[in-house]
Amino acid sequence: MTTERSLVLVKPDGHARGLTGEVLRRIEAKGYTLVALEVRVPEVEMLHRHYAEHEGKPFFEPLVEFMSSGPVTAAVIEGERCIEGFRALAGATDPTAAAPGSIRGDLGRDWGEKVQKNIVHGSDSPESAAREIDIWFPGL
Ligand code: RTP
Ligand code: MG
Repeated sequence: MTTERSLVLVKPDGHARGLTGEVLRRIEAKGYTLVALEVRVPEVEMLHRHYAEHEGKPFFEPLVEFMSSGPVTAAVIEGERCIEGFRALAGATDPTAAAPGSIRGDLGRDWGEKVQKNIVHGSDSPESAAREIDIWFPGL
């Protein structure tokens, strides 16, 4: 058994489109457990820490602006290899290329904007998950 935890975010586009419940439904239907759940408008400073790996890239500032533009649902999920598993549920970063059956593939749109508004975030490694969970849910 490789029980892992991952940080999942329903981004402002997902919230605005009323897709939070649908994302949580897919997480639970897959068999992952919700360990923590909170809706909040993230502070810019926190997003700089969350997206530190992308600092300096052309999409960094528009991404932080987008992510701080409205409510986000942050969740810690737990389950067998759930880091890779949730990335598969989410699908490819670009919603126009994401496979049908995935969250981004089924529900994502090409908005023709600077930032890919792709509904969800999921940690990409055990190290990222630990770092991100500590940012969003310190002490958990
Ligand atoms: P995430 O971190 O949100 O789960 O997505 P990801 O790993 O699939 O994508 P990543 O490369 O980490 O990028 C983080 C987020 O930045 C936005 N992005 N926009 N060229 C672009 O317009 C672009 N590239 C990335 C997306 O919102 C992406 O999810
Ligand atoms: Mg990423």
